[in-house]
Amino acid sequence: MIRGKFITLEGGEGVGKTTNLAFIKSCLQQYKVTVALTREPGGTELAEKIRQLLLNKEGETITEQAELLMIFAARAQHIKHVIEPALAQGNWVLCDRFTDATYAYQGGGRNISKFTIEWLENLVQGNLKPDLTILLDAPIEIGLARAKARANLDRFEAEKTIFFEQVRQSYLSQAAQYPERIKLINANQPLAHVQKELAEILETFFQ
Ligand code: Z5A
Repeated sequence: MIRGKFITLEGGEGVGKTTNLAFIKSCLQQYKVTVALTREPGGTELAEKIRQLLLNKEGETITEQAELLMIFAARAQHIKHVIEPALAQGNWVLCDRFTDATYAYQGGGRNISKFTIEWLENLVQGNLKPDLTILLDAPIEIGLARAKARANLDRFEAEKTIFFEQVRQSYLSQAAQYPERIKLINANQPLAHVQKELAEILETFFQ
């Protein structure tokens, strides 16, 4: 059995990750691969419960360390019960956010050291890394306006502007550091243009 590929979709609030997941899935299916769609935090029963705790604005304050550990606890469940079994069966996994989000939000946004995140990444993931990551990027005011128009703001979305700037800069510096894996798309353009670029990236990936 040939192991499947692991593709992740990243970016700040409202850049269009959820909107484009189904499009990416349909592109991948043209290449005759079976695709499992999933997301982080989440993807298993327990990880979805952790997601609810993380997004909930009510109740006691979640410390930065607790937030980081909850994210990796959810990720450990997700890898063991969903991602690894799917890849081992030859399926492709398309995941809405993964560890690049941890470097961006907990590293960039919360100032947790890269070494701490790396340590947890090694513990929880071992050798598992995405084969391809697509980073949708837009100015934060554009993404936040889209997110606000859509629903009530969650605990992350209620953060201050500086937090989102740090998240965005962290994502962009990761894209500069790993250009082979992370493909950057300007999400501040009409959806049809974004999807044309997405299709081109996937076509290149399959060559
Ligand atoms: N988090 C973390 O801190 N650390 C981690 O390691 C991980 C996650 C994995 C939940 O993620 C939170 O978890 C997240 C970070 C944290 N923080 N927040 N907030 P999430 O993925 O559920 O949260 P999200 O980024 O807020 O998702 P979102 O708001 O659903 O954004 P999106 O999926 O990128 O956007 P969308 O729903 O596809 O689009 C938003 C609107 O824009 C919608 O009405 C679209 O129709 C519209 N749209 C999309 N593209 C376009 C274009 N091109 N033009 C015009 N309008 C568009």
